[in-house]
Amino acid sequence: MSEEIKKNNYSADSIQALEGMEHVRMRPSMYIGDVGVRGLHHLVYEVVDNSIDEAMGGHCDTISVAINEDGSVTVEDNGRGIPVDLHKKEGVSALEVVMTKIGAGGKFDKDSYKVSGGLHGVGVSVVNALSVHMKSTVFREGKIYEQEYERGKSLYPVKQIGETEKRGTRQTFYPDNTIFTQTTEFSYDTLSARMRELSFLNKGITITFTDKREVDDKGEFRSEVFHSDEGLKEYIRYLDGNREPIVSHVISMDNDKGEIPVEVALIYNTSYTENIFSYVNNINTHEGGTHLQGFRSGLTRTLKKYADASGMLDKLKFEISGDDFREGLTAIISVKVSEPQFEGQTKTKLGNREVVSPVSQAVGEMLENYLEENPNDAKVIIQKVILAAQARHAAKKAREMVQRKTVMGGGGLPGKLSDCSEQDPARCEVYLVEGDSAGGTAKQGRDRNFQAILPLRGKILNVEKAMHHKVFENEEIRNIFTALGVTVGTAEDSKALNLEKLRYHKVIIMCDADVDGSHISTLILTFFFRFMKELIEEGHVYIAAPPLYLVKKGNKKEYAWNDVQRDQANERMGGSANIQRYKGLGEMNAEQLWETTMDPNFRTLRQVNIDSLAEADQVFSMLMGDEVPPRREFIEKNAVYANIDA
Ligand code: 0RA
Repeated sequence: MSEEIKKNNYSADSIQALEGMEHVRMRPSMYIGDVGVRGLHHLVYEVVDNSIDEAMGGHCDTISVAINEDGSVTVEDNGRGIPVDLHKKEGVSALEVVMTKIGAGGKFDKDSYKVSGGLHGVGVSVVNALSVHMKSTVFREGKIYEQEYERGKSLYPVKQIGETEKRGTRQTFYPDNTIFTQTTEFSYDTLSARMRELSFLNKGITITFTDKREVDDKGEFRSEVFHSDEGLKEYIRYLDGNREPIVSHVISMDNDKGEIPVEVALIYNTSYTENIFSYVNNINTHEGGTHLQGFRSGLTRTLKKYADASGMLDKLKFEISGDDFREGLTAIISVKVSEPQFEGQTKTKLGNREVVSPVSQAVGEMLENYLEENPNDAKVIIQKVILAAQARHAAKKAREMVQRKTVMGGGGLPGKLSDCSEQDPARCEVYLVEGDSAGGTAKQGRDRNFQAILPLRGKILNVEKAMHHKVFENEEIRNIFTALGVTVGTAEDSKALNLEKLRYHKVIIMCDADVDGSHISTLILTFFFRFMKELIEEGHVYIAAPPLYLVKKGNKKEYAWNDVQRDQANERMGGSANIQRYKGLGEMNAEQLWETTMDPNFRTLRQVNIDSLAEADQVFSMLMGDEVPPRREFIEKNAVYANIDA
């Protein structure tokens, strides 16, 4: 090839590459889902995924992730290092291709075991395109190489900057604040939860996570090391740490050599909730899919067969349904699929039919062996299933009562509800308010056109510790169901939630800004999490933020939501202002409550979202369960950071 043609080729290709990168910047949501908080954190996951792939191929065992002092993020692994030799087709270094060409990630290495899919796996070049600055450092074959980029464009060809004994890849990036306009600030908790999850899903890897933005009293960074030798088995112990098991071991299997690698772990506990988390290529499949289907069928078939053979079902007057086998079950299913098809509203439902049978078979075999070897546990499980069937019949009756009330329409609305006049649910909001007195103030303060008020009596039922039929019999909870227009349960699927008749698209929890208030918020959230998860997932649940202080001097007044704002307001008024601390909503009058907490133009609402279902489950089971010490520890540990957040 003549020099000239080569040049032309190079520039033609580089124009194409540029267009690809421009496209990412023009339509970032197509690549990373959204440009909010979620999309921002997605950048980190994308970079970490590449290192995880390197580890899964057996080429590295340690990954370190750091939020740097300046808010950028660095991910480093001790793998083979991204190749830096000339990429013949592109005429530039392979590293540059990976970093600046859309869809180039890893593809030139046929040996690498890469199964990323879904939202992840779009390639590190996407992260580069969405970063104001990025730097790649490669430690490979005794040398250190480096290249930097601005908004996805390389600033200079890959250069050697030194020698080293090390191997690996280091990536540092600064998210572009013209793309992530909402925020470019990474959340410790969000990243830490994901790193923990990844370490359970990929046993043997060590992931260290450090936040260098602040130091503690001892002058040290906040940091955690995640490492799991037993993988999902350990994950189950972590999730169920605050629940009481009814069997002696975590039941697990790992078939990573199969055509479709399947890993499963499960345990039964004394609770009444079903907790199944499923993953495809390390991505949490919230909406389930074929792997979950395979799991359920394997579980039901095997337990049913065992129960039938044992004769324990002989005297039973009820039909046993699939649900009954999953009460008090905590399970994790993780599969690797080379060409995953993701379906569903949030593209987190696995569609590949070929996955059903291998998972079902693997689960069946695992359980059969366990029941065989642990007859006492087997008996305990079957007894639990029978109890669940009995309770389901009781719950069905209670639920039907709720339903009858709901379908009666306007007349069936709870007496305590002060409804709004607007009819379009998309424009309606309902405030769930702690106590009748605050409820009264809210009722006076609201805009009755579109704001409804539902006062709740003191502490609502802790659903974490109650049997299902108790939950549906509880008056406050029935009021919530009827007020919202939400129903549950059909003949086939007793847990199906029907949001079609949802009467308010914003459901706002408004509690005092103190310990009791936050306890009540947590109780209400626990209820939503366990019984109306879709309401949270679809973004309908919010928490109102009443101010903590009123700062007044002469005819000037300002509200403050934290100590810093309070002091600033005081300073603006020239100091020595009168400071009132609100101990509860009850101390505000209707006008104040409207101004600060209910007026859409001034209030701050925090939308509740679930980053990680598994993490949320663990936190709720701990906060609301029986064990006191872990709860105290959690509150003490988080108290410090809660102040920082405020
Ligand atoms: C393809 C080939 C080789 C390494 C990698 C990909 C690689 C990519 C990433 C991304 C993050 N860390 C990484 N580490 C390695 C090298 C193949 C060889 O050396 O033979």
